[in-house]
Amino acid sequence: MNPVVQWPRGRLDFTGGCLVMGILNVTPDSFSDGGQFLDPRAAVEHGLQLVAQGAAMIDVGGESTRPGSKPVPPAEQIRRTVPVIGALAERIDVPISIDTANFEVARAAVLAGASILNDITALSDARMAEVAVQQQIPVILMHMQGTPATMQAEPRYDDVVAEVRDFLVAQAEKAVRLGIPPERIFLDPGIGFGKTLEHNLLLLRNLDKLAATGYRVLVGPSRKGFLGKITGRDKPTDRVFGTAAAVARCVAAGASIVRVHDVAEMVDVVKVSRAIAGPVVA
Ligand code: PMM
Repeated sequence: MNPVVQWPRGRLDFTGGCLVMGILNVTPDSFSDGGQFLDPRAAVEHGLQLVAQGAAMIDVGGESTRPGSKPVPPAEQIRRTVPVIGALAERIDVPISIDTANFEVARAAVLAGASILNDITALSDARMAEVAVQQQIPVILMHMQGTPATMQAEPRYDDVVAEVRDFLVAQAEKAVRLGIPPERIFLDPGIGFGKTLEHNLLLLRNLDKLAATGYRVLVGPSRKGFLGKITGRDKPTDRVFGTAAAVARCVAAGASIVRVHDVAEMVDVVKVSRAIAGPVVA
């Protein structure tokens, strides 16, 4: 695959290997940074800081998807995210993704300056795919079992690695048929989305199998509950070193993007992991 992904309104360069995506949640209730960046000015400042720390893209979300959370109406997601995306787009060069499963939110975000769709439902709504096709922008397809409201109740798989991979490849092939080129598609195993600790570990242990599909892989282990289960750290902000270990694994297994809160720290982790891994075929 070409190491540089280009589309009319953006580009990502994977020549050096894995890139870091910075998380910017404009929500009152996200599990680790909820409420911190509800004020648009604070959110924009934080976004600028993440770019200064080395984020190659910024993921803006207006809906918490923590276990047990309820959907946020599109109008409210738009109210939270669009002003922040608009202000950030004027001031940063790196692409902005919109973290939503709703096509109206996606459309409004793209009009405001977002140029990647991050869809935790992997384009299960065909209207999301339409936005990506019309705008010629990349998509992140994530695997989730159930919905955020119910997903952690009793996740069950016969073979989590194969099931997640087969689902994502099927969604990617659908997207290709609709007109999204493979280099603009990123597959994400959905760490913590309808998965037990063991499922998350199996997915990370076998991440190379997802990378072997030929599509680029994005992983979001940042500060998540499975790290707390392993380390005994209840506060998400205390899980930075746990996140670092997971990020190192993602880089070693061939991930192209890691989605993280602690950008400055993870940029170093990625650089060292990348150097140890040796020259990468992007
Ligand atoms: N995790 C969260 C939200 N959005 N999107 C992708 N593609 N992958 C993820 O793992 C993911 C996501 C969880 O919430 P957070 O924004 O508070 O980390």
